[in-house]
Amino acid sequence: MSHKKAHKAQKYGFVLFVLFCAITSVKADDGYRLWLRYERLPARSLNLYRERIRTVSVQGTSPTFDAIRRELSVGCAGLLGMPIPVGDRDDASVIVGLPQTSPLIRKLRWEAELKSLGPDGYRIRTVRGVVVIASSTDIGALYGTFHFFRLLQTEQPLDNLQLDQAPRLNFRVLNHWDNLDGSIERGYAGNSLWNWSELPERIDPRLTDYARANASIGINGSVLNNVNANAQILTPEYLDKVAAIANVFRPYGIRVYLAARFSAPMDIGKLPTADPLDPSVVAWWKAKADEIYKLIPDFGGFIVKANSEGQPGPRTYNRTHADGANMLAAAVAPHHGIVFWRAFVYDMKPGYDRAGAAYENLKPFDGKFARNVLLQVKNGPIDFQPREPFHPLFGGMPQTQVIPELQITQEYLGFSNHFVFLASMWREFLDSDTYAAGRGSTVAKVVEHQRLTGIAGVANTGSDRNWTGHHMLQANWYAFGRLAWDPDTPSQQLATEWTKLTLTHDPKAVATIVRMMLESHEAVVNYMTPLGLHHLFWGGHHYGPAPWWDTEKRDDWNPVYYHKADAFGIGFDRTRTGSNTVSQYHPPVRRVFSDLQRCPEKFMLWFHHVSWDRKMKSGRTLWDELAWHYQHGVDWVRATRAGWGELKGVIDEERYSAIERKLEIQERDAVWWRDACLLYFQTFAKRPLPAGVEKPAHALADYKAKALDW
Ligand code: GCV
Repeated sequence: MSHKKAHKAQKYGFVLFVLFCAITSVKADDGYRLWLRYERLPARSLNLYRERIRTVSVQGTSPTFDAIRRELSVGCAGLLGMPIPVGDRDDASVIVGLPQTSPLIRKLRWEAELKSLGPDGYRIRTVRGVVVIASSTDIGALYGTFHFFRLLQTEQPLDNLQLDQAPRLNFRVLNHWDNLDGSIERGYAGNSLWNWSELPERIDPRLTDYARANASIGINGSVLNNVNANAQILTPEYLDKVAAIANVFRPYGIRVYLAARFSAPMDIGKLPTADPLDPSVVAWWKAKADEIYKLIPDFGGFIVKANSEGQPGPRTYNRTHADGANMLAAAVAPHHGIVFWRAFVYDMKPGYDRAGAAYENLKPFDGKFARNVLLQVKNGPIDFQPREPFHPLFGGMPQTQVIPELQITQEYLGFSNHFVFLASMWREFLDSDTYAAGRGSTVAKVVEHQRLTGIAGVANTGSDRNWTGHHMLQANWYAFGRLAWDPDTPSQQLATEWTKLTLTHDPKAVATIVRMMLESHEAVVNYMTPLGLHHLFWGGHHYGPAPWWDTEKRDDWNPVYYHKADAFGIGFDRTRTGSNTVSQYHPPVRRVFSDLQRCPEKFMLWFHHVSWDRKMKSGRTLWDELAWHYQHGVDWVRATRAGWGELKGVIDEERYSAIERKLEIQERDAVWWRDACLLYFQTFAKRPLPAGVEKPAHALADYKAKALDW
């Protein structure tokens, strides 16, 4: 073949290749667009929607309505694969507005119903063929618009919509543990999204996308800085920057909050004390609050980590948690601000049980907190372990407004390397029955039935292009927002929605991915901390296993403190024969957890020190059962890798292979966890590994060395 001919053939081949790719494969995607991809819908629903949605009308003028207009122009055009005119006429096929701004909605006389849905609520109805999205506020209309997109993205019929929606919780807040130097404590997806050195002059357009994503799932607050706070954030220089961020978030209904360092009056105010009852301190915080609200009229308020892990607090001055919280609450109250006071307090005393510490510290102040204080309590009594029983402060402080703090970032769950769908874990927590007011007093109910309600999630976002470091972990951000809106949402629904919005519409692939998502939490518990074990992590980074670790300066930072393995057995006795912190639960819960026969096996070693030979429900001994769980966790990761392989070509290559690479790491780590833990526990149990459990490839000493190197 001549050179010219060869070139022509090559060119022809290339064109064919491009055509082939366009037809057969799915477009590359870097994950930046999250669940707001607005890619063209499958043909089966495309034609129906094209018939229905010919024009859109947005009736209202405000920055929020501008955002609605932009979202509808881009979203409808993308999903329907053709431009859809967005105007403000009454004869459109989709109409968004408020009774005050839309003549058509006014005619429907929905004022009373919309009012009863509250400021964030909305109604979506099909009225004589027109889809009407109505609210009493701009933000409600924005939430309704995003709901409409969810309907399209999950291919729901539009013929007879009858939806009334209102969030069940008031404060739906992300907590960013972001430091002012751009790093993120326990963040695994790059650096902080807030570029403090460029602010307020330059505003990263990404902030708008952050706000859009949050608004789309109903999140309405964002704590910008780490609870291990730096008082600099409260200086005029930083407050200007915070105000610039607040301006971007405002049209999307997101208020900013700040973590306040309790010693700020000394750190930046030059006062000799931060005693909350000292008049000069009271005046300093009041003036600071006034200064902030002048710049940011809708500032949400403060969050405080006090007298915990070295942070200053009221106890430094022999004052109580209530004294501290109420002083700050009084400073923001005239501006309708609130204070999130964290209950993560566990000062060590010799022989104490860390799991009981927060309850002991806070319970005495039940009924003593101001009306605008919310006590923010982690889901479990220790610290975001792969599995914990619910924290006894839920249902334990009936006169106090208690809100859950969940961790979306995976400090103890494999960082952004392990695929874990956390909604299953949160469901288990929210559905736990506290028996605070008899049977059925689930955590979700306790949290919901208060004057002010809320939920906080420690964010897993960062500057990584895909926001969360691992594409699948976007689902946890999504699920947190959706659960904050409705804490009863089933995990299956959340997984299905997210998958359709974010990854694929292929029914078989959706089913496979949803199954993997729903199984993932149990699997990770299996290969990390099965049967109620907890805190087996290497002390500093919290990534790999180090159950042998015993050199931290505080006992309760050492894994050996938690598992208490010995020749007899393993587990922490929290019953009457041990620390008795089980008594912090209401009697029906206490009775179940204290009774080894009735305690769910998933929490057994959390509450009991159990013989290696104990017969488990499966008929196996505890030792064999433990080994079986570790193996089962590894088996799941392997099966999931194989299952993922079958999705090649269904999901775009870019995300497909990024997830594939992460699963490879997850398998490596699951094997590491299994082998390190079993080898170590075997030194006490002195029993062979049961049949079906693989022999570790290395000696225990190698795993000990590896934890140090990591
Ligand atoms: C922000 C755990 C984490 C800390 C975190 C703390 C908290 O101890 O390891 O990084 O500090 O919880 O929630 O305050």
